[in-house]
Amino acid sequence: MRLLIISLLITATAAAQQRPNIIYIMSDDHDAKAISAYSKELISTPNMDRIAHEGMLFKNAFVANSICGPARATLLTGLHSHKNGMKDNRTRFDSSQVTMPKLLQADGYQTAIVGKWHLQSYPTGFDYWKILPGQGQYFEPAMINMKGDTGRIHGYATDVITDEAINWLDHRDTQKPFLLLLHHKAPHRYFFAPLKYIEQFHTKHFPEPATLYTDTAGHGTAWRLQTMSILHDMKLSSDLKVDPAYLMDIPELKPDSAEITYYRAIFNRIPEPDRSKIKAIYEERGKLIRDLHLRGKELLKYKYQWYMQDYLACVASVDENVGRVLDYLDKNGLTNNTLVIYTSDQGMYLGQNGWFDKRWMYDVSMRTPLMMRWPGHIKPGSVNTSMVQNIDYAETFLDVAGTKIPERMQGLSLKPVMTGVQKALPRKELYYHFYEYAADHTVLQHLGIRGERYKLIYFYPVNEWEMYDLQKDPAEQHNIYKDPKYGKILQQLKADLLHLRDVYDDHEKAGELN
Ligand code: SGN
Ligand code: CA
Repeated sequence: MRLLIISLLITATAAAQQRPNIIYIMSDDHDAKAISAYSKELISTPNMDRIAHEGMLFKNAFVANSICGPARATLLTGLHSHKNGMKDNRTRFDSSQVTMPKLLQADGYQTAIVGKWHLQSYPTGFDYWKILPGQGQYFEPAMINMKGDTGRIHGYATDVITDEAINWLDHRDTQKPFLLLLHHKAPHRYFFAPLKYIEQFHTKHFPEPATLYTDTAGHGTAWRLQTMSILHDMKLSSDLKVDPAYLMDIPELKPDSAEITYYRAIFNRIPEPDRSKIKAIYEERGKLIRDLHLRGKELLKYKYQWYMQDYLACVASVDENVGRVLDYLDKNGLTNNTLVIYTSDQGMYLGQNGWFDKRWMYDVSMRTPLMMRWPGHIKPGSVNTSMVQNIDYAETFLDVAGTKIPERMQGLSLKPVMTGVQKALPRKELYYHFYEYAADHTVLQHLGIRGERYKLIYFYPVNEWEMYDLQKDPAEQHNIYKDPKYGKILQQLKADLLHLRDVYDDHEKAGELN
């Protein structure tokens, strides 16, 4: 009898161990264009690429509402924003609702979240959590622990978050499978990298996007209202680290007192000697503005380069830390039984239309990078082109773990396409709804659908529609909404939009639509 119990226990443990672990790495505002598995134009990211080469690269991954808090709430709940209540960054996430981590936890998984959280309420459904307050800081970041205590941790955010995650892996209960959400702060605005990467990137020169100098002429009200222009809205001191001393005598570039305070605060967080070394490197920018009298288009040319240098230096540090996690899995015999995901909470404008930031349903920001590795299940080097969306992640992880998926979730499990059982998902169009107005960057509320070829967007506060032919106009520069040639397609898209709003049960007042 005793022997039988022991052998049953051993079998149960082995079975538990066979259930796959899941490590979900999500950075903040990391556009796919800044991952070499997607594009070689800007940077080499060998560690991120390893996930794609040993697994699957999703070429058409999108979000449902291109902003941080909502993307995170969708990851947890598998629901669109109107269903989980997290429509914008100002909302407090209702943590009493059913979430994917809670379901995995109840089904025998150990669950942890480390890094950026940004949902205001504390995490629930996690055996372990350690999070950044709000957006967090790059240097000497504060983290909140499970007791609610906040303490500064020595180091650079991307390294610190990885250290904390690896430390949890080291101390976890090895008898159970785990879900680890590892959420980086980088490369979010104010784009501040550690010294070694600033040294590598500050002399690099990057190709300009074709639409860098586009102006607002000919575009709709939403486009004209936005405040995400690199030239006008990206701040020289607090975003691009130009010493205010160089700008004080130039009325049109002079930073206000809030920006100067911010500039000082972010530099003061950097321990010496790195602070002085970084300041010395960034002196160059102030000198260029002063000596070359940079203004207007000429200034934009330089601001774009500085933005890319800083943003990509942050990405390089994320890549190094992704490598640390992959090495950890190798060294601890976890590689074969762990699904590793790399993604971002949304896409990010890297100079297209002259912009930074996200929010739009336009492809640049609606897209997100997505790569997955799961040895023995996902064929190495595979590429998937079906339209997937962040509403799918929760269901995917539950499916992979063999945990029951609640009816209420709104996505589709990606497991069949990951494992090659299915080539494409049964999905014709994606639904999108953005709410956060008026707030940073003033992007009007809008909703719409995206198919393989056409996109229809409705900016309901101003009753304006936009339609794009993504095949002929992938950069979404020509609104064909009023073009009679597309009349029939438009009719179909409008019908599909109303249908999708029914499917996802979004019946909120949206001007003319209802
Ligand atoms: C901050 C940024 C904005 C950014 C939002 C939301 N301003 O407010 O540029 O759009 O976060 O970003 S900053 O001056 O504080 O950097 S999100 O990724 O968290 O949604
Ligand atoms: Ca973000």
